Amino acid sequence: MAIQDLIDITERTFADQFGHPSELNVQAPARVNLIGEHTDYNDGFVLPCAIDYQTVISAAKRSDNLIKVVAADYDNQMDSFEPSAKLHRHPDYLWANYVRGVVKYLCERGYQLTGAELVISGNVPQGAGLSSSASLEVAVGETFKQLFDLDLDGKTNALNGQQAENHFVGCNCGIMDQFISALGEAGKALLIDCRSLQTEAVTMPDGVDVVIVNSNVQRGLVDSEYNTRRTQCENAAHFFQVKALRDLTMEQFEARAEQLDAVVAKRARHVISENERTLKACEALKAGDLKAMGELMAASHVSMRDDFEITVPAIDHLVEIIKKEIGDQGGVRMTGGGFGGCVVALVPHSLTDQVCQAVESQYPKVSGLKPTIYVCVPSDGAGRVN
Ligand code: GAF
Repeated sequence: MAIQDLIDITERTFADQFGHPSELNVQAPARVNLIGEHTDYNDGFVLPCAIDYQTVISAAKRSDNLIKVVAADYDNQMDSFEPSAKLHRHPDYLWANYVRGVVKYLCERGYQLTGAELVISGNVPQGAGLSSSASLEVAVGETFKQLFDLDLDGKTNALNGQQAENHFVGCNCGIMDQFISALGEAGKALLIDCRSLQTEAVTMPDGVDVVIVNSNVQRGLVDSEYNTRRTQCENAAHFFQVKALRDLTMEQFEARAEQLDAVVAKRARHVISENERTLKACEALKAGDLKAMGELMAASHVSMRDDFEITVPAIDHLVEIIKKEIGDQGGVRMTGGGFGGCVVALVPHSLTDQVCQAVESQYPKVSGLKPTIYVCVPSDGAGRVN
């Protein structure tokens, strides 16, 4: 569904629910991470791009102090509350907590919000590891920025969304997803230094498609496994007496790795090697060197499979199927938090149909599941749309 179709839905629902037209529309994109997995909360490097799957919000101000929010994709469920730094969780609606959380922390940061009406819709696949929740948080922040002319830059909007996710929704994620949703650039990937929050935009090579394949594996235990990985990384950093794994070279790690618990050592090795790969991948992409990029993506996948242990067999099969088609002309790896979800492939445009056909015909045989394929366009971060 194209963005204009989403806007049609939110504008129409807005008029139905509130009896007058909305004042403005806002979008915030989902993301795909090309490389740099589970490095963000280790103060490391990531290389995602925003994609043309979005959360869209139509909104208008109210003259009172009530915020009314309608979820068009959830049977028009409505939440209403007053903006305050003391907001509590909604007792029933999970989606509403992303909105309440963002509002709560905007208020806590001193932004002046009053009454508003919002209708939300989106086409980001949920639970697929493409950051539907970050795109919702960033879209909500962007909506209030536009409605009340707030001095809210993309970085602060992203940090505010992450705070909502960490402390209100209760998922201990890093900064990557909100950051790229707020600050993505059309046609580019973004190298993010997750410690300094400095970024470098990297133009995607010509003639290369960003192909995402959803394994449609039901993701289970994601939050608990994610938190376990975080703790293991923190334990490794503590052992080496560094602030974060970002501060260790592979040489320093290997000199004392044997003294570490074996599992913790594997987790640390993934993060340290992934940081190195991500910086190299940025250079490969800038040089348009898809062979080098493909090798780095392949090594990243192996590291996620064997050291970080966050892939599942169906995902490993998908990677193998795609790798066979693209050879050394592109790259493929699992993307996102893991335990199911999607793989991302950089595929020369001339091979995209062939890759899609191979996935459609071979993946169901090895997994018993039907894949969903998205050929994406690297897109702009959050902003106003007409
Ligand atoms: C999830 C998290 F939300 C991100 O912060 C990041 O850690 C990612 O998993 C793994 O790279 O998307």
